[in-house]
Amino acid sequence: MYCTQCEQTSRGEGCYQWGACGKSPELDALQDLLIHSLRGLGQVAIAAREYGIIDRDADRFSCETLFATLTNVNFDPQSFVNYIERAIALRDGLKQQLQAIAPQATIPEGAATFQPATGLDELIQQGRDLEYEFISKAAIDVDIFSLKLTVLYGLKGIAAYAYHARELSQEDDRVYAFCHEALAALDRNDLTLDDWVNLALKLGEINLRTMELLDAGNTGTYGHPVPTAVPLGPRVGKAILVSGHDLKALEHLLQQTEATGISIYTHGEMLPAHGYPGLKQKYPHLYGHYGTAWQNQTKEFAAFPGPILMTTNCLMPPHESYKNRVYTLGPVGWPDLPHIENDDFAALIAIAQNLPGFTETGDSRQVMTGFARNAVLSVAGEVVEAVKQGKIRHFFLVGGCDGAKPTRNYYTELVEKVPSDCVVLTLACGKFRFFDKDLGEIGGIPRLMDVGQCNDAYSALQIALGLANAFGVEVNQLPLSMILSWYEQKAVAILLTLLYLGIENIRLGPTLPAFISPNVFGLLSKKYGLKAISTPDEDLAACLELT
Ligand code: FSO
Ligand code: SF4
Repeated sequence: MYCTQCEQTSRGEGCYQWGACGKSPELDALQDLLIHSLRGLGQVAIAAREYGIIDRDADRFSCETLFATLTNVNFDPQSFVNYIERAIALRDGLKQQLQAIAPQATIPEGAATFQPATGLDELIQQGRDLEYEFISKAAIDVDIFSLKLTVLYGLKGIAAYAYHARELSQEDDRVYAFCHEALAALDRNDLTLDDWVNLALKLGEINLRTMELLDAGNTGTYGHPVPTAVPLGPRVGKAILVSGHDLKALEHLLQQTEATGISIYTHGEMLPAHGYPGLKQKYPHLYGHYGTAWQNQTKEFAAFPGPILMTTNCLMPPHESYKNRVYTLGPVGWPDLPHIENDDFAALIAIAQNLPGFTETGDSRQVMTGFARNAVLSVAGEVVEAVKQGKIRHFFLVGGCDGAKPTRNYYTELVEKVPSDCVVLTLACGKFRFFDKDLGEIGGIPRLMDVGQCNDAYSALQIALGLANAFGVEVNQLPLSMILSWYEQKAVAILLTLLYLGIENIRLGPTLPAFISPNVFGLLSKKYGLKAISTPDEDLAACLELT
């Protein structure tokens, strides 16, 4: 196998024997075979679009199944066998439609004509052969290979956002057309290094549009988040835990548990759900938050006295101690775990009713969430005034993913050391390293503000752009430093968006992506000042020197 797509990749180089995430070589081969099938579907979709044929099922399917290949989403080989079959059926259906109206249309060779084998072992072998062929091109030009992987991984991030946006009725054909184009480009050998750099930046642009759609879906459906206190301790009674990022799934569960006496708790990236009026205020049994970031789930799920719904990444291989009460949904999968179909949570709710739930209350602390763009920009005037009066010296956006590596303590230490006249904005699951710290306020403005999930990166960007506007300067001239932590492929898409917007001097950690070659990294550092994190002291000093 060969996989370098996430930050925990083996020895920082690549997973070759077995995935550090728990992905087997067989599953990896099936995922690669699916991507090959999607490339073929993309090629045919592009040809069909030239004749005005757009197949929305194929568009949505490509995004949903690319999302399934993102780190810690789907570990179920059968899901991928089904996806491959469906990809070929959609591709051939599109071919037929195209040939019916334009028999002269040219359909490329390669992935567009690929025929999957019958039988699991044969499919796995096909996936392995294709993977070998794909990797062997790395030797030809390591930098182009690096950019191809950057585009493939960034595309997975876009696919995840497009999937969520679509659930909330937000779609843009431009996003789907780009996904097909980028998939098809992965099959090409005639593009130059500059072409690939441009494609990666175009990906950043399309990701911005996709995140905008998701933001419109979230705020249009559930209202703009408002600063909200969330209990960290449980209340006595039956309980269900919801993890992942899918607000729509959470809403369905809230509807089906109304008046049952069951309390719903958020886990990991679901914490910001409490900030939405259309969730928290509408469904008071959305009670509190339980646990921290994804990598602590085995311990936290084992101790939770109720069933658990895993709506998206990051799913870890489940332990026997809680395996019988975890449910997956949408693109998420694990071979032995039950999968929710048609948003019917009856079986999961029955488990909650049969379990004791919490028998005593614990932690009495609360945390704040809901500092999304509307909430923060509504006090932009006060913020600008506080900066002008010297009360606020600098802003730090400390955002991104969490993970198990001890080097991620950098982010905790950094936030602890941020001087008292500075404000920290945060988002995504990396915040669990410091989300419960009381950093106090500066003239009524909280020093620690949770913008939301990684899916809310658009909101964080709008805050930066809104502040730049209020100060009358460019974003790069703001007293703002972005110190990001990455783990999986949504972070790749976000980074490309930031580069597309020309944001400079981003610090990235805890390690640099294995798939970025030294030359490509050199190019990005030269053009955008992108750099690896150093030590909290050094980085803080460097950021504050600029103010
Ligand atoms: Fe975290 Fe996982 Fe949100 Fe990621 S739960 S790591 S960027 O997949 O999705 O921040
Ligand atoms: Fe390794 Fe990450 Fe790929 Fe899993 S997703 S196989 S941990 S690089």
